[in-house]
Amino acid sequence: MGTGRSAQILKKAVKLIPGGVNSPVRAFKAVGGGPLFISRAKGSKIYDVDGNEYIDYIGSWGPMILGHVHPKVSAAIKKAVDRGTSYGAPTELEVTLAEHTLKAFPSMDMVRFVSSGTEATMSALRLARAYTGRDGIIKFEGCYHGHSDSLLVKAGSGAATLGVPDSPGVVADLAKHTYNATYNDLASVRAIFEKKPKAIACVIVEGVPGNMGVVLPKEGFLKGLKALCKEFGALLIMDEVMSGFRLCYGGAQKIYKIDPDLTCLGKVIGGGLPVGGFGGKRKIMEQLAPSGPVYQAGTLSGNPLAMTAGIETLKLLQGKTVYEKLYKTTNSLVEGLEEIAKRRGVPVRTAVAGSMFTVFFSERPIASWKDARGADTAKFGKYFTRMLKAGIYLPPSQFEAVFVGLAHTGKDIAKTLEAADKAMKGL
Ligand code: KE4
Repeated sequence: MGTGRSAQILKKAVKLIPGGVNSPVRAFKAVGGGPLFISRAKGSKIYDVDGNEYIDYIGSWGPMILGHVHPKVSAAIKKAVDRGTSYGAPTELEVTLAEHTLKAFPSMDMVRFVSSGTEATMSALRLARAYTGRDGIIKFEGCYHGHSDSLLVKAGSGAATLGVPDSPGVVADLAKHTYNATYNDLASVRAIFEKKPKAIACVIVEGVPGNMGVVLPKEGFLKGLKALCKEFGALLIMDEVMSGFRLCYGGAQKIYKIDPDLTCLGKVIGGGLPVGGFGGKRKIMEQLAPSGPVYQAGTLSGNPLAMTAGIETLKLLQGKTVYEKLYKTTNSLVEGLEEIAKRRGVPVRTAVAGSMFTVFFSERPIASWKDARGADTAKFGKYFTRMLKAGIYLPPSQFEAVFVGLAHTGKDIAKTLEAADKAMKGL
């Protein structure tokens, strides 16, 4: 855990920045001890301010799928800097990234770029409410879609980790329009629709949830959501901020053959710089200002450096063997961890979605937040700490996804499994 210079910097940071961090899940609250302050990263490695090296399985919570400081991405950003960092005016770069995005997600006719996943989902909700003239939204307990008010109701990720799934400060008059269903339970969705048949603007769902840990959709669940939305005149929003480009080049909707009305993107699409995006059917998207009345804006939306990083990243992800390599590395790691847990007599349940996965310390299968929250978080905390001491940097929460990237080598996997074998001993 954060010792040496990390501990010193934390002491100063907590006086200046709430909790010493700019995003709660970074604070290591769920696993105890202080966070590592990072000084640099390269490939699959990350280095703390004391010079300790770790194999990085957070990858900035998803974006660093190519590994850190990919030469082509870095060179492109360096060149872009000399052309200016922000203009507040349209550039061809935005058109180029839009072309890549719409090619990857054929369900989308148009896209609007923003600077975070939160902005993407917040804006998509507003658009859905305007388009349908309805106020209600259905989300799923344990899913996280960023921290906009309507979505911070029984949220996952950091909110679940810190046990504040319903944040104070969210106005009750707004929260009452957010209905929480149970993931993988279509009956719970139908029940809300039948109670409020004309009130629901949209259902928003993570492509594959990664914010209660990775939880896979049951057969027919996503198609069932689409059918319910059609039956009750609501829009289906697929939040692919995490799953887009992580499951495959085209996200969960490609894998599960779903045609959502709107899709939200983030993380990988910015290649490590701040980019979010939301898009969908033309008749809906053209309601957005300035072509329509629904207002949405952003000073740094479509920022030229961020667009450059995103373009280079998506170009590299279109390489022929990219996803084959990602799946191979991910599966060899997960299979290794399962074998170790079995041999060490540690009950675990794993869920893999492309290049992201979770090892739940649980005897029961995990199909929803109710199951996930029953996992042994104390055991996870011990495992996490032992792995960190062995130079393996995992997400500091049972309710997060582990991210594998193209820079992870066979040597990294072997070292990780060796550490896991020791870490699981006596758990
Ligand atoms: P951002 O506003 O953090 O860019 O994106 C919000 C968001 C939206 N939708 C999904 C499915 C997401 O996973 C996220 C953000 N994910 C978390 C990790 N679980 C970001 C990490 C953090 O909060 O620091």
